[in-house]
Amino acid sequence: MRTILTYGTFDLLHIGHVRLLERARQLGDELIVGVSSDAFNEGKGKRSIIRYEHRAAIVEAIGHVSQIFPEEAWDQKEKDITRFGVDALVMGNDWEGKFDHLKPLCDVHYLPRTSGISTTQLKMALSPFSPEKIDELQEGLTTLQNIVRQLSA
Ligand code: C2G
Repeated sequence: MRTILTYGTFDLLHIGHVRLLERARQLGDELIVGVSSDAFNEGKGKRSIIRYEHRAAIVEAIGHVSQIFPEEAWDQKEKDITRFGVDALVMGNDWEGKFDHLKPLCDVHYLPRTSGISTTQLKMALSPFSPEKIDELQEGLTTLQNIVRQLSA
């Protein structure tokens, strides 16, 4: 039984997350996922839209995932690798080299990220202050100003 481990926030779960979990699972027989707690994310300077309990339940519901647990600190990985008898840690290549210090404990793989999608991008698209929304507002304002100018002419 080859056990694979990965970590993530998985906020606003998208195809990039699903593809990462899918490819990680293909490298072994079971996939265990450390889902970042809300407090840990604050420490990462990240504020999740979806709270931990729901993000964890969503990740756990994905067929590729055998087990989830909370990620609460950067230095828990060594303990997690031993606790779960992990054979390989798998992360997206935005973390390239960051977990090489764990290589004495297990294999470490960095997989190419899925391009063109990110939680940050989704957050921006959903935000009322996205560049697109501001352009729309600007256009509307210009139209209004023209109408007022014509009415007062
Ligand atoms: N990912 C990907 N393609 C994307 C977006 C994300 O392959 N377009 C991968 C990331 O590389 C990561 C995983 O999906 O391996 C989860 O990404 P995040 O939710 O952004 O996780 P992150 O905040 O990077 O947390 O201790 C490690 C951290 O918990 C990792």
